[in-house]
Amino acid sequence: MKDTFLDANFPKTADGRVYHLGLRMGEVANRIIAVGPPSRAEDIATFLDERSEDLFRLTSERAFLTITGHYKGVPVSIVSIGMGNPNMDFVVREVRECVQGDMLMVRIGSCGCLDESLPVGSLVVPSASVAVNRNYDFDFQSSPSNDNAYLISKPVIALSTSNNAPSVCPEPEPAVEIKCNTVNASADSFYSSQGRLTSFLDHNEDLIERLQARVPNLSTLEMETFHLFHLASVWRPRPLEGNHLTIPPTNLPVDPTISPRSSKFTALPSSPAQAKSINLHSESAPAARIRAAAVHMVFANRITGDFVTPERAESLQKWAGEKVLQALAGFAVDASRLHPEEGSV
Ligand code: R1P
Repeated sequence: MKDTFLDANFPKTADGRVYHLGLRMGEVANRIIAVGPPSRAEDIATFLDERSEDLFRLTSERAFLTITGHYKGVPVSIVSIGMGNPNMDFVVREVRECVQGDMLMVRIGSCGCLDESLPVGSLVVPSASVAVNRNYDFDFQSSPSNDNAYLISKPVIALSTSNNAPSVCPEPEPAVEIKCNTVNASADSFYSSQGRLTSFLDHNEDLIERLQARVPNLSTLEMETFHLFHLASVWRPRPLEGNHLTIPPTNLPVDPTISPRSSKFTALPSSPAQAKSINLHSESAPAARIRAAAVHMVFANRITGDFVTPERAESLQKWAGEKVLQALAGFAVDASRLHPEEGSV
């Protein structure tokens, strides 16, 4: 650890850098693509307006990579988050601390597919997700049955679908099979809670059948989407606290459509309608929110046993990345949805 952190509850440096991602206000955009590996982040960043060397890049001590630039003039960030719910937790909470107003996050992740009709190399856009967690209270050493070895949660929905936001589901194209409005299951292990058989006493031989029986329209298995959707559904703006409004000076791009009044964030309404929405901000304006969605790339089909080739995986993540950038840039962000403490602009 190189920096000095000031607050044990939400550690930040004196200039506002968060503990694990290393970012501060102004270095991450309100529109974010969250991916697993850094190579996927770099592949998608090739579509940004800037030359590669002109993009903002920060790799934190904990290996989170953030790339910030513009897509067709709209500020976006691509964050490589690694794997699993704990990493998604760091990213959503710490990015949230570094932006003001609405936050839009779309996960582009690989998955295992439970739909036999979808070949590897397809895309799936779930509208809901359940969590599948190992039940540590289960007797894994000697239970004669598999009942209750895994906990399956109730579903949480993608907030992009619930709030009349444009869908991230791309138009069908001959080259890529796409299925939307399915249900995802996010597991706490790549192996046991996704029904993979290894040398451990996991009691998961029938887990996939149990999941399919329990969750209608279940289509993909991966490890992060549920937690993203869940956190998006439970975030609320905090009341004014301490130095929350202190925004350090930065030369990085900020989104003029999301414009708190303080520091260098300046209201730059780009259309009369937008200007109106800014002027209309009032005590009763809806609070800022997080909208979340996910696009899953089928790298493995768990029913047929097929696994994607490296070439197909690379072309698919680029294709999906460009489509999601287009969707993100097209999401309208209501400039009136500011933190209550920011008041009117
Ligand atoms: C496991 O191999 C990883 O791949 C999937 C899982 O959710 C897990 O993170 O997603 P990513 O390709 O986005 O990492």
